[in-house]
Amino acid sequence: MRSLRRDRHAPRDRAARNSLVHMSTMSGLRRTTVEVAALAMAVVLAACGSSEPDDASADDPSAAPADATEVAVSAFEFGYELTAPTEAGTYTFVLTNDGSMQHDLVLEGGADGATAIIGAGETDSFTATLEPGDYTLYCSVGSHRSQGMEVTFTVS
Ligand SMILES: [Cu+2]
Repeated sequence: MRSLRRDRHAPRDRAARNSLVHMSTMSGLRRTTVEVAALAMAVVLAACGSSEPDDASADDPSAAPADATEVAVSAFEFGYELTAPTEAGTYTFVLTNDGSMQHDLVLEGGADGATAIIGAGETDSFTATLEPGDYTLYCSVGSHRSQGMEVTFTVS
């Protein structure tokens, strides 16, 4: 009887001990994985920082050509707020999505350009050289253009 009871308990104790060992091994593995990921990220960041400054600035919306005039454009449901250019020249249109839906900014006319479709709170930009003429800025998402996201202006 005595030995039978011990036999019945022993496997359970061993199982409990095994699961403890298993858990501590798992957390050890997880910590190692996080450390490796952080190290890999640091290596990637170091590589980006030292070797490709040109690529980094090409993706940066604030890195407009030195001779471009910045035009801040706010997008919302449904319209834009901006001070449109009136004179020919090179302009960087910087769109900020102040709405809650996705929007973009597309330029049509004697020159064209477009931002990416961006989510709420995001910013994107494009640069265009405007010759004298008529231009339209609009949102290409859904029916936003017909709902009011369209601005026409003339440059002379
Ligand atoms: Cu839109």
